[in-house]
Amino acid sequence: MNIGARHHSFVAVGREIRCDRPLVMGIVNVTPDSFYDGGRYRLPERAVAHGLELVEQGADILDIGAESTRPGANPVSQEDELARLIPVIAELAHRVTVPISVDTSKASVAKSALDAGACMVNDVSALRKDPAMALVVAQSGAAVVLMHMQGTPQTMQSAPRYDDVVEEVVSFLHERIQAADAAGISKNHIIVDPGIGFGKLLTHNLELIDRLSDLTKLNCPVLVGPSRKAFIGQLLGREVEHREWGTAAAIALAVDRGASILRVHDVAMMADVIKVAAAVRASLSTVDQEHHA
Ligand code: HH2
Repeated sequence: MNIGARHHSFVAVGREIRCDRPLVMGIVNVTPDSFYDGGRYRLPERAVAHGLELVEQGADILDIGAESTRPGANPVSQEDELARLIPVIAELAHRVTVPISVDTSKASVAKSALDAGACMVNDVSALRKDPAMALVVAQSGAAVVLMHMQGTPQTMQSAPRYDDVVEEVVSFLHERIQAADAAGISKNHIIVDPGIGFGKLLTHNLELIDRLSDLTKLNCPVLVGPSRKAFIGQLLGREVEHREWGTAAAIALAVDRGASILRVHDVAMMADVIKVAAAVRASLSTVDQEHHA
């Protein structure tokens, strides 16, 4: 049995977000070039409609991004990122009650997104890319996702190397939690993420999902984002449009290993997968408690 314990809440701008069941984070990419849905929600009204649809389908959090981080993606200017994101975040913040996360590594973009109604910052650079980011998060009281990445999106898939990928990811995240703490971000605002597909080979991604419970020892909620990624394509020989069943398997196992937040494109489908996997896991821990009583 996997013993990774789920962590029960985090704080985002004064709001306590409970994760006593695993939460579904629905992805809204306001981009022309994301690896799966690039171009589909590029127009603000389309992105807003998609966000509303994901909430109706059961999203507990919306993660809104305007810069693709796929391998080799071109960086987006601050002006373009703001122009894409802010109208969408402002409109969704009026129309939904679920927390809104902004997927960005730029402090100025995060600040404007928080002013427009977001309450979480999903920074795939874990506060390393922009030195002003930690202060923006600390001063706003936003929650922050610290994600592991080896290299940068431009270089990360060229030759990823680890001696023990899980150990290295855990110690990186531990160091980033300490850096956040030193910048005034308290631990109950932090979520950690192994960064599936960010500077990892197939075997690294599989091992990280299998040993995800090791990350729960950091005592922060664990977020994981395997949705439709290349490692599923490698295993199945399927293009990105046909990776939902493979995603479901990865999601179910991540829930079993203690994931608190699952970042997915296909909210309706994965909400069902998560519910069943979480129910099985909950029944196992009940049996375990009875056994040890
Ligand atoms: N994956 C992607 C983007 N942001 N953030 C976190 N915390 N964890 C992830 O695994 C993660 C992430 C890549 O997925 P997507 O947003 O669909 O693609 P793109 O970066 O091409 O827009």
